[in-house]
Amino acid sequence: MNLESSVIDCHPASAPDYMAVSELNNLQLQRLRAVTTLAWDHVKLFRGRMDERNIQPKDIRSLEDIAQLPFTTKADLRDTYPFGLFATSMKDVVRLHASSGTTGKPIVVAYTQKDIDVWTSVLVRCFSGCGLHRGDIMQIAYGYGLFTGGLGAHYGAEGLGATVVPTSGGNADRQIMLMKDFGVTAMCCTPTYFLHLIDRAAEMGVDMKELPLRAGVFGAEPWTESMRAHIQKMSNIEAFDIYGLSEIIGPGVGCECRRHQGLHIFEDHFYPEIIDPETGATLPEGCEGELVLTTLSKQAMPMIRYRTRDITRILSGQCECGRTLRRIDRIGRRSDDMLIIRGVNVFPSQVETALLQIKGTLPHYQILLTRNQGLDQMEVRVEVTPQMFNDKIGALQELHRKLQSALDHVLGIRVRVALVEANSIERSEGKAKRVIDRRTA
Ligand code: DLL
Repeated sequence: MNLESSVIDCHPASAPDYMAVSELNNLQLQRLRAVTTLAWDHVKLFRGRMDERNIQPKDIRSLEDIAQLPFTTKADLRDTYPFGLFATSMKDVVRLHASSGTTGKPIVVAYTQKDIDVWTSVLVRCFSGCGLHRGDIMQIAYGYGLFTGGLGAHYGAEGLGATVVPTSGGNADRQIMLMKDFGVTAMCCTPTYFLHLIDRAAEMGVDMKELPLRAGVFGAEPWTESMRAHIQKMSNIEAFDIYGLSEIIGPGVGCECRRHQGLHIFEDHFYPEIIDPETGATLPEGCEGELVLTTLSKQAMPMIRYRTRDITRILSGQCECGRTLRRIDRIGRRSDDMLIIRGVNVFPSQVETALLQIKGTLPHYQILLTRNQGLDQMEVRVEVTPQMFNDKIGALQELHRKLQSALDHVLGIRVRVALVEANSIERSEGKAKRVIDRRTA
């Protein structure tokens, strides 16, 4: 790791990261009132729900009063497709993005010019918190287009003053060639795509550790500490976790700083709460639950108490970096990606953590679910290192035994383990597809 520690925390755009908490809370309350008024005045669905509860924006007198406001869910976005939750007229909307739903219609999100400026500013704060600055050469390999990753990171990197290489996703060989030829110093993509680039670079005879690359800003999907360790070891970079979702703005709702002790939420624009996903009750700081976010400054499509389905907790205490912004824990799972296998709750992240602790495996795996005579079957396919594959059969059997016992232990159910050759699991340019569910087929 060779990041310089100068410049880092003194980018002028980062000033709000250090605001006194009382000042921040005043600003949040003032903005909460304004955004509630905007939604009440212009969004029918929100007005209706407020009326049902017999409350009005003027009833918001303190930040705690947010708990009186109704939740918004992904279903609300689908039901009002495409433009039903917009609070401004279309002539003020300068950009639309959409996120592909797993079923049916996508969800649509809108931005005014001011929303784009806010989005850019939070990404500038993300990147400068990662130690990046003018002079860095940043390759953006998140998908450009309707997905918020590419354009979001692009504007942020330009706002920072960095040199942007807008490769979008795909064509790994070209990505690696440009990283090398342009002297790229920071990479922005999904963590699984970066893993793929590491493998491909090795095959091409390019040593990632020898490149000027020193940082990676990875997000859009859950990843683990073990994956971070693997990435850092294989490429000699500092890997940062960035979080966001289209409904709120896109990437840049929160990001790690160089302390890597949770992700700072840009609380002057996005107000976080943690709730019990079953009851909807607000949980105290430190408790794990579902993250709920309210946009405090969004104009085109304000979101009030949006239920993200992402499971995390708000970390207590202030970060050693000096930022006053609260932090959330790394998001390991969603409340709705839980698999129920023969009655037992299984999260893909548990599988990943177990696998990566065993030497000889690669961080590429897939879970295949089938149903046989009414009984769920789960198979975990794991790639093993080429050395392991070419080694004696005894070594593979031993690895298989270790994996089987680690998975039995962590999951509490018997699963089938299949060891497969390196590169045999299909790679994704964006979010990895970890689970193939054929149970209804
Ligand atoms: O994935 C925005 C984004 C782009 C974030 C680039 C970071 C980097 P959506 O496609 O709407 O937006 O998906 C949002 O992805 O609710 C989480 O479940 C998941 N997610 C995003 N970032 C992380 C992360 C973009 N760092 C959904 N860790 C969210 C875990 C993440 N999950």
